[in-house]
Amino acid sequence: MAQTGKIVAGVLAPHPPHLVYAENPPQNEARSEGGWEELRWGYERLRRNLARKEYEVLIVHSPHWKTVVGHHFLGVRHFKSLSVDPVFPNLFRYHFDLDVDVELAEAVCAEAESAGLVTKMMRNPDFRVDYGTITSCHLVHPAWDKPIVGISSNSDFYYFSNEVGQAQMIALGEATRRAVEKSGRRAVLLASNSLSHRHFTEEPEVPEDMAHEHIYHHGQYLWDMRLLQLMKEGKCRQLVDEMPDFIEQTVSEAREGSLSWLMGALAFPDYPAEVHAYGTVIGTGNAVVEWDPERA
Ligand code: 2X7
Ligand code: FE2
Repeated sequence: MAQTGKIVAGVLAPHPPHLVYAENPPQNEARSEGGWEELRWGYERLRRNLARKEYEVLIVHSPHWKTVVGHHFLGVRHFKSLSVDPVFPNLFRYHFDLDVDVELAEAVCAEAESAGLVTKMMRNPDFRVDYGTITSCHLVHPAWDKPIVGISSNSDFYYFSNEVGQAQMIALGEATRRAVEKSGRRAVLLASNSLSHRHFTEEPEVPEDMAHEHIYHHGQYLWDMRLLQLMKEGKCRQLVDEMPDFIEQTVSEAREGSLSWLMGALAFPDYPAEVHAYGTVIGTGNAVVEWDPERA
């Protein structure tokens, strides 16, 4: 394969299903009166930037496809089914219909395996694709006219320590980059996790009643701002160094590895990221952030 492929953008693309619910797309059964505009408008700005780029595939690492042994990759050309959020079935009942770039998925899988990671191609045609993958892909590219590569969250190394778990994810990210370069594909990478992850404990009667939507602990807010500042300043090595403490102190969904995978894939950006939005969903911190290696 020719060495012409590249990552044209990396995105922190969080997946609260509330954001899809709020947009009322035809694929989702639930209807809403809106809500979470700041994050949704951030996704709109991101989509405008990406529309100016040429790319043929989205690669997404999702916290809600949890695998205990090894990093798994979607390995079937087409999936069509209903995805229901287990915690918010009232908000997210989404009829998905998506294509997979199986050739690229196999290439990333093989590259990760040759780096010593445990991997597996997922070949079950009846597999229900997780809502993290679907939500992030929908919000970034709702047309669904490009294939995806789906990567699971194999976070068992985080049981040993956040540092060891993160080292695995960085190695997976570096393998992803090598595979993209060898494949000739132009790819956009999506890290699907939220930041701080302290939830509220009671859902309001109207889920989109924004009077209830705010951060519930000031320390969580300060940590989220610190991470975003490091991203804006292009200090991603430092960000990765501080991530184990961030995960510990904010019960962060970054523990599922998506953001660390992205940092490895982008080779720890030393150029500024564009923070399109920050906002809470059920009290968790979420940011839409774009790294553009071409502009850098
Ligand atoms: O999965 C999620 C999440 N990460 C954050 C907020 C709300 C719901 O679901
Ligand atoms: Fe989540």
